[in-house]
Amino acid sequence: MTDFFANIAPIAFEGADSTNPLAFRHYNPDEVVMGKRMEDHLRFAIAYWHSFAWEGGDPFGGQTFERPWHPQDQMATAKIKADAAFEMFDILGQPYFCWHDADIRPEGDSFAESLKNFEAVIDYFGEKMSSRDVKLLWGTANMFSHRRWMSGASTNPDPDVFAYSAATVKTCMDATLKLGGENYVLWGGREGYETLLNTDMGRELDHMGRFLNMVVDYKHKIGFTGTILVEPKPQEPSKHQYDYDAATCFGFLQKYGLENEVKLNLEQGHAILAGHSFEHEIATATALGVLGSIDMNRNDYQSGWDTDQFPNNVPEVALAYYHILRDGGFSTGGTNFDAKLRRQSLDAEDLIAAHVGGMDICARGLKAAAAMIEDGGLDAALSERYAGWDTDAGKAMLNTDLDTLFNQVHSGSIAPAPKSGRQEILENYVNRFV
Ligand SMILES: [Mn+2]
Repeated sequence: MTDFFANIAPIAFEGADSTNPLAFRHYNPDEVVMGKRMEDHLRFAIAYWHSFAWEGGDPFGGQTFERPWHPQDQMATAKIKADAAFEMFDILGQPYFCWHDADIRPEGDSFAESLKNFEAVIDYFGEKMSSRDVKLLWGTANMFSHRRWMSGASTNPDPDVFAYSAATVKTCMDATLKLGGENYVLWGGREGYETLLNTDMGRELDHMGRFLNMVVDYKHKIGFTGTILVEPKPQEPSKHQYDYDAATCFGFLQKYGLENEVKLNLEQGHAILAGHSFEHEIATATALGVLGSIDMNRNDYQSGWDTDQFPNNVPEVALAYYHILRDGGFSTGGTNFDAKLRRQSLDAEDLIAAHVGGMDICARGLKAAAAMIEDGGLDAALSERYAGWDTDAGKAMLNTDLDTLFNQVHSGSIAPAPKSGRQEILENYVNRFV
């Protein structure tokens, strides 16, 4: 036991009228929405890295947080960090968490020593999980922080780094399997370039494709039944990252024969960095059949940085869940808060309140999305707008050729008549629910 969260009781659902800042006003895990418990829809996960490994630094200043598990380069403090993390899981009652290897274990002097540290912490997690309901949503390897990854992991010009990356991912997949994880994520922060002057892009993409095929082969070899997920992001830390957005990732997966093996972990902040809305990325992934999981953390719209803030905008969140629910909801995926406090938010209470607020915003968004689906207004508007394609004449157009269509149009038997897109009416409709 640590005393980091002393005096903070488990968070209870108190209803929308509650003024208690440490109570859920909307997130009621057992409340049934569209025939399913809210907890089972949202599948919340806490990110170990931002909540426990990040120390409050930014490009202009170092650590602002003081935690009982600092410094983080010792096995003893890794265990105190784990104790505090599971105490927070007990307080929030969210069903899942996520980690990178580097968040949970101190780096050793060699690969073997780092692995020994990692395996010891994974065993420590296993003990803690055996007496709780909390599960692992996904594990992942941090292949961007240490200087060895500065020129990439699987896309590194040095084949030795490719090998080191493969060995690292193997250990993280083994640990994910051991803890019963439901997905394995790859985010390639350095899988891209700083300048094309020193980069052979075609070769790097081929290496990344080969690497991901090795990951999928290993998944089947060890009997991991979870989902392999790639997380798109356009840039930062690299100037340009190959996994730019959902559409780019799908093209990559298809080129390397992985579109039926790998799905996407979409993040709201990364969508914003790519110049998209979150619902655009989700709708793209659902249209292409590769929606896997989401990271529900926003960026600041003014700064242009990847600020990883907790969600606080119900209409945005509602439209995201609308597209997720229309796709049938999550299977192995969930809602991960890849979100961190502001560096002035020093207290344990800030960490709890941030997650309480994020979970409540998502619950409100989910309820609004479900209400829109149950009302059916948007679906009815779509059916009406595309009704021409359900007629025999409309269907026939997709099975003919340019000459036939030319003759129909030239003879005057087809003459388009523009109709309103009704955008403002539909925006007003959404505002009834959010
Ligand atoms: Mn993320």
